[in-house]
Amino acid sequence: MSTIWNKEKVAELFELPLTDLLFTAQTIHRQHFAPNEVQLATLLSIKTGQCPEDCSYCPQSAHYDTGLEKESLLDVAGVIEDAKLAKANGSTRFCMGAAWRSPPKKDFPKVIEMIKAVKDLGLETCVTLGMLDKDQAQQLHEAGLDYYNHNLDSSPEFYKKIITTRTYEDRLVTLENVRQAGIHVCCGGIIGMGETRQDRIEFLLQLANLSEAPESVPINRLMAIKGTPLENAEPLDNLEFIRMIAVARIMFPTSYVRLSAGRDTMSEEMHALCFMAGANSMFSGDTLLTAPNPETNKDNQLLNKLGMSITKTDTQHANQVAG
Ligand code: SAM
Ligand code: DTB
Ligand code: SF4
Repeated sequence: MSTIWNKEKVAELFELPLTDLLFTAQTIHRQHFAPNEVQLATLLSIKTGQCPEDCSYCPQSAHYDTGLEKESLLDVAGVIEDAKLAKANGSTRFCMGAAWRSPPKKDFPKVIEMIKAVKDLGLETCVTLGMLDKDQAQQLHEAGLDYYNHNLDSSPEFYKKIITTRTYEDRLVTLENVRQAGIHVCCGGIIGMGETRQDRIEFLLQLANLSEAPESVPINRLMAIKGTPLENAEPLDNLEFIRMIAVARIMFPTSYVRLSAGRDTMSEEMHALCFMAGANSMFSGDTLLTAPNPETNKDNQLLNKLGMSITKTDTQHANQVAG
């Protein structure tokens, strides 16, 4: 039976003594996942920059001058090469992102080709292309897409302060279209944008209130990008980030909780505590979409030092099948 979450219950988790919170999160984590494994996913920006949306954190928005080179949609052959490399480096999922409000009709067939080609390599496929209608979601499902990433990012109230070109409701509609089409949902957010803990609680409750919990929950720590309105955002306290991971693990016991943007400035000890808090996935490869991520060698060394290994099969689905 699933827990019915409300603001008070989530706030109580955030307020636990840190070791109690970590212990609870790790206990739940071990009931559903191999404790010393981390899933790797690799990102590729298939269409970079000049996005019409005004997300205040994003280097790819056409509204801000972040010095980013605009690129048109990549060729399928190049995408396949990158996906092969990602697989060789241990990734089991390949996520292709495009800086679109929604996918343009003329580019959609090429994206479908990319999904099929990456899937043929034996990788799980994920795309993040902005808003989708029911028909687009259905076409992606028919192409064999495994996951669609579409983040709620923050609480409904805070969202209005960081994005004005679309509504929270728009996001919810896309997420439901994805779910109804039979695609797994990857949905998370960013913390460290100046939101309050209350916003973080309300954001997690929104995730919990989706028709089904997202199978992947990426937690990004704001990378303050020069030229964006958030370039001078106050850095988030490390312990609050760790608490956020732990609360996400407790609320979404069978989901992958992914350490996402912001790892490039996290210490080994910070990574270790995030894993202790229940993070069991991370982006691998030295670039996220456009921003830096730790090098593969450095990640491999870290996992060695921690005695951890890379997840080879999707234990989440194995557990669900096993009940
Ligand atoms: N355009 C698509 C969309 O918005 O759904 C997908 C790409 S967008 C870059 C995916 C997510 O990356 C955002 O929702 C946000 O959570 C995260 N992100 C973008 N810029 C970031 C930054 N500077 N720091 C941390 N996370 C960031
Ligand atoms: C997610 O939540 N984080 C990833 C992925 N989903 C698409 C993207 C992070 C982007 C960070 C900024 C950049 O690389 O441009
Ligand atoms: Fe565009 Fe996505 Fe960046 Fe927003 S987060 S500006 S929608 S690429």
